[in-house]
Amino acid sequence: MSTLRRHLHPLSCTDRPVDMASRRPLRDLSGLPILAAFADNWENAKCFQAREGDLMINTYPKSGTTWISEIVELILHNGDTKKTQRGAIYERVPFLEFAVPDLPTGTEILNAMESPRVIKSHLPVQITPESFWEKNCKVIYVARNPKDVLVSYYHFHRMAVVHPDPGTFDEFIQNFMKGNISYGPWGDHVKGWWKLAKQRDILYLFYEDMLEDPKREIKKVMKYLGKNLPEDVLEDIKQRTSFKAMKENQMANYSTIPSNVMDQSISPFMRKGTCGDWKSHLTVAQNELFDEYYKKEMSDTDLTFRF
Ligand code: PPS
Repeated sequence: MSTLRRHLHPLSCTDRPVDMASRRPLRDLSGLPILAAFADNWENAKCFQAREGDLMINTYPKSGTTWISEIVELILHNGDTKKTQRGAIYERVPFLEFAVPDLPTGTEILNAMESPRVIKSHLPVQITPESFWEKNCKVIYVARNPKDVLVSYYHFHRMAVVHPDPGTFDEFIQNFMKGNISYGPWGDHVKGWWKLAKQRDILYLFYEDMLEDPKREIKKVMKYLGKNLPEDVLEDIKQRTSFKAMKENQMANYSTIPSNVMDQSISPFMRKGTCGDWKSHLTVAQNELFDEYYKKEMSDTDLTFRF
């Protein structure tokens, strides 16, 4: 690993003793529950200075952030994998509000990065730093149906100790429906960005559409980014961003993160990559309760999801 990479993201350095202050309870950020370590650094994230030409990828957690990031990276580099293999996805697309003790924060990494930058964030609309709007930055938002988000987020809590202990799956469902998880209520997040996408030039995508017809969605991203790539390059990008390819790609599958931070033997980061895995997790009773929750959440919007 180069000195630069070690400097930029010591998480890649597997011999590092990591004191992640793990399993801390969530903290409240103006009404939004968030990881305690992220809240500790909030003042820096809030004041983040976006630059002209920055692109933000925003999602509620577990909705396809890594997938769309890899697609964007490949499109911006005209499908050249030598360029996209230059670092792990969390180095190429730094995580704005990321902060854990003793590691460089997302903002520190981003401030040291040359433009144009592709920036990952899970922040809801209302607390996204103003500078993104002042600088007219492009935003790609990806939404995923909440049952699959729920299941994916549960397994992610089990393997990534920066989260609080998820408890049993049933307890986690209750917390999810109450919005008592990091980044708060799923419904507010997807609806907030949906509303804004009607007012601003934001590309709002759905995970299920990406699964259904990846090429069609890749083309939408390409157009949004003002690129025009030939059909064979698009086909190659589709192959390289398939679940199977990304699961095997060390620069996309988070395998370079030490196991005391993300324990992929508990649950891999690239876990299933499907629509409908919730069917093998939720009982009939849990599903009925969740359907009620979903109906209520969606009663004031024209936004709909496929399950
Ligand atoms: S994070 O931690 O919030 O940034 O996670 P995120 O990347 O948003 O979401 C992880 C889920 O996305 C799945 N994934 C994919 N699905 C299909 N195709 C591709 N290429 C792909 N890459 C990642 C990943 O497997 C997680 O979903 P689950 O349901 O847990 O498998």
